[in-house]
Amino acid sequence: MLYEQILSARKECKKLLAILIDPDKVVMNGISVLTKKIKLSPATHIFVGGSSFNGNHLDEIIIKLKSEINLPILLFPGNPSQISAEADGILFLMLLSGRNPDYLVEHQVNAVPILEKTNLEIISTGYILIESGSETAVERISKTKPLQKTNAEYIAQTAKAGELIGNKILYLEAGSGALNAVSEEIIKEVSNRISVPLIVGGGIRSKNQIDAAYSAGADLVVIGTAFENNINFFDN
Ligand code: 1GP
Repeated sequence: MLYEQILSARKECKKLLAILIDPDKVVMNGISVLTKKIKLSPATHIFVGGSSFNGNHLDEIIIKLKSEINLPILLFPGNPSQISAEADGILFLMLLSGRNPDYLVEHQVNAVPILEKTNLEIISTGYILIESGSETAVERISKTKPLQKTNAEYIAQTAKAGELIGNKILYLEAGSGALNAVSEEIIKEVSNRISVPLIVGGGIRSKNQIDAAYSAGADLVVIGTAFENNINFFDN
């Protein structure tokens, strides 16, 4: 069970790292180059998803990834067309920072008939978008505003509400390619408030930032753009 593994890692103080692959940005014959690099990296998970991807070739991409690398593959979908039975699990997202019913319940309802035909492990995830300096794809596509980064108390309150609603994981998101990553102060405030695992992603571009997020309380850090832009990111 993927969720159980995340909980055990947490108990053992083992920090986790996911590499995010945006299916819109990979070409089939480039996957082997990526997987070679991922194998040499500290990655413990692969996330697959993107805000605008329409699901084309998703199965193929995941089958190829799985044939080359032995890490759990979790879907990180922007909408129900990004569900593939080939993955191991799915972060079943609720956009808690927004007030758009489509991303709070509508997409989830529409996803059910698709999910029922799969054996994916479904992990209820409270997804919280934090202001990061400029408009991000999540903000544009979900038509929601991020939470203000100056209001750490309200962000923590939102995360706690997610936990009380039943989210198994909380995800603090600055947005892909964000100018500023989620601050250590916010990560600390949230991790002190919740008792479920915490994912942090968006705009993290250095090993120091990864370590700082872990020290502040992140259990799993997500790296997308930094690895997309430089496949040698994890070298040394
Ligand atoms: C985006 O949190 C992820 O949803 C990763 O963001 O692409 O900025 O690493 P980056």
